[in-house]
Amino acid sequence: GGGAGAAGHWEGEPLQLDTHAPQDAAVLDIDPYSIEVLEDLESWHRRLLDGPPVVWIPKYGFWAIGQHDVVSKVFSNWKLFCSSRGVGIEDLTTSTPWRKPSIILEADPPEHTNAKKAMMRAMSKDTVAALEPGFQAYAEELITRLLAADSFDLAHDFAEDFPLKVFPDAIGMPAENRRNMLPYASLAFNAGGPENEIRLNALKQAVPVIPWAEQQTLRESLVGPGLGETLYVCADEGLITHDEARLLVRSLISAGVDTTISGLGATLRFLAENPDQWELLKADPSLARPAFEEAVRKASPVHAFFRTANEDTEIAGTKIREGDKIMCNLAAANRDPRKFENP
Ligand code: OVV
Repeated sequence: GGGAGAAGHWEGEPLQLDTHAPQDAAVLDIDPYSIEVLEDLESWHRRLLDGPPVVWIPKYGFWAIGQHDVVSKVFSNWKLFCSSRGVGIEDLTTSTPWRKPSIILEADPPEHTNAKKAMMRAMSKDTVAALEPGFQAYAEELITRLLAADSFDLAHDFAEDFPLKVFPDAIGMPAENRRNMLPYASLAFNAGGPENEIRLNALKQAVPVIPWAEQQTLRESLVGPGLGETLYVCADEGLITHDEARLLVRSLISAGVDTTISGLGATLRFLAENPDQWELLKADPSLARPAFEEAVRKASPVHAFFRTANEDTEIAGTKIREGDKIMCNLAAANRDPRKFENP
């Protein structure tokens, strides 16, 4: 990967913002990346869902969408609304990203196709089924330990602990320094936002662990069979190159634990806040999966990803110019009453 080699570019150039509102655009004067919005996501999502389907955010000069059908349509059309120009606020064709782009997240067909095939092979149904007993055993061990304690921190001791053990095991990573994945993932996710305090802080926390993360992606750093080695076998067989295998291991390390931590934390928090639902789940443990699904619908671990318009086009009647960035708010779409009864 090029992350370590990109030293000196970490601070980036200042974002080149063209915040000029296009004619006739519905304007929503709000900063979606401000602390106030992050602490009151419901109001922001309601403004996206109750107003026009496509709004211009003048502070940064991008479009925002949140209605479920509109977001789905944009996500389904990679030819018009591409990922390869970046899924954050920056256009990768005109900016210097903090690391080499991901070949699975920030890519479109045809380049994306074999990367996805390799990833699907590494996480095939059989592989996932084979992981289950180990995940189960550690879940039992962890819960037994937590129940024996006087108290424990649900976020740190449960939601973070579990994925930070089982997922690096599944990749085939060594046992040391796994908590380094947290600041690294925090930067991987927050890098898509503007250069505010949150992003600068994520960068500051992650810089010391970036060389570690890059090192972990090497084949010789893996300690056994696992998802990582399977990706390198895909390279041995010619499906992808060995450099690409390395970038896909980097994707696992970047995005393998963060959303699971948020999802587990949200599930247990919602159950704590809704004891009637907890009783229902206890009475019928087969509800565990729908309970988890409902938690990640209500509190999407990923709030938004961007797409970039590849040509002049339109969304829900609004004219979109080539190069325009569109913030696709998954978290709002997941709370859209047009799609979900009593969202
Ligand atoms: C932050 C993030 C999300 C999803 C995938 C990746 C990163 C990646 O590195 O591929």
